Amino acid sequence: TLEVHRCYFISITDLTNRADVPGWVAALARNGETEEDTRKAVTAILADVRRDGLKAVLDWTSRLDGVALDPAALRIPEAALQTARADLDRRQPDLMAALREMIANVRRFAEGQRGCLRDLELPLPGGGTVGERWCPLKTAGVYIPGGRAFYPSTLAMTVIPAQVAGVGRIVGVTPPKPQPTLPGAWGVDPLVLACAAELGLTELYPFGGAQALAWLAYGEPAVDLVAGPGNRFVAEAKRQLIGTCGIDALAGPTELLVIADDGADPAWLAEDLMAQAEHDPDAAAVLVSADRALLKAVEAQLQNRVTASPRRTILEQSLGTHGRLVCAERDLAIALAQTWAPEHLELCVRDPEAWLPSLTAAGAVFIGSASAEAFGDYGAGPNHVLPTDRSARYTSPLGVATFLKRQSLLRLSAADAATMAPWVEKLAEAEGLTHHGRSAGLRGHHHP
Ligand code: HSO
Ligand code: ZN
Repeated sequence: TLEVHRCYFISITDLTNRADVPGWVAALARNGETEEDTRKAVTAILADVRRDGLKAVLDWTSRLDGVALDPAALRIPEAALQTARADLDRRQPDLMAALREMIANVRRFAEGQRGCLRDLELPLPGGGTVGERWCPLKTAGVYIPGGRAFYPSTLAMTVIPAQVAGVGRIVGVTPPKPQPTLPGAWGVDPLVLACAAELGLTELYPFGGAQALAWLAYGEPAVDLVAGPGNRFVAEAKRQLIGTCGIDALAGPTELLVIADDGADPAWLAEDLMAQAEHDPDAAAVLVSADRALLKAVEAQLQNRVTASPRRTILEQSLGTHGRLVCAERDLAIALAQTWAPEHLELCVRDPEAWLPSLTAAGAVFIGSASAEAFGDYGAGPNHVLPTDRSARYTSPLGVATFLKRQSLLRLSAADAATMAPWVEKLAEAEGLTHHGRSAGLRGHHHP
């Protein structure tokens, strides 16, 4: 029968009623919820680091990561970064070239972003001005995940926008592996070290988790902002640090929504979903199409490709719990995308530009079948650190603006002060604030 390809970890379901959309979304996202045990564990770690500084960082690193760091040599020496780069250049020149390509693309994009951020200056009638200007943060911490996978690409995605923004000091942290693979490599992957050298990042520390973020905020770097993705402990630490410093966004497990029509290639779609699902057992990968035959073909592709994959276990877990093949018409596909606001949205349809105007909620949109998410992940240009867990409704991808802030500027002439004083005095009086009125009035009457 046609059912020979019936897949054991994912099946096709129908979405026919708009009223069902919120329920679908609720099953896919956590809406920023943190579980009680995570919250408590993080609160304890932050308190320890706040009180005991680096000593607590070392304790928690040995407890959680099983690595005994050397307190006398915590910062990875620049010489080690340079050595890693030279080794990579010698042993894997093609990989080095790929790294450079990614860095160049991401930098070009970040510079384009910087060029779009203009200072504002509005003239006042009396010759003064009001406006605002963009100012770089003085210090930023960047978090590079290191658990299930190590991501030199994420190092580039976080460090480059900070550099282009003009951040004065950038401090990188990344968790060590339990058994350092190379002597003297601090348990950090040599490719991450090489990438740091290539980026010109000089300050990199081999510890991660909530303890690393706590040290960045409370400890000697006393950063203005921490940025970068991480697991649920990292996300919760960022949430608890808001106010002590700024954060980029609260990143949860990664998400992809693909909208496809009958012109899409089932093998491409299957690999796109798997590329998402291979990140994490909690990663969400959803395909929506009005074409049931396409969904069946993708289901068959998944069955074959997952079984043959070296990442089979993780794929079965994530696709089995957060994978969906959804049969839905266009307006319901749009409703799903706009309600969920997924981190990534692929439009594998014949006329993607016609869909685009309705699809404003997603973090990043990949327009047309050639635009696989993997190109974005590895540096077509836009950042791969993106809002997840529905926060793309109200926040933006990591970028140069993450590391800048606006400052208001008021530059009044005596004539402007004279013009404004009467109505400012009126308002001050109405608010019962005597000295506001006088402060403005003195300037106003001062005018000849
Ligand atoms: N898809 C991930 C980023 C990544 N993929 C890094 C590969 N390496 C979250 O956007
Ligand atoms: Zn990815």
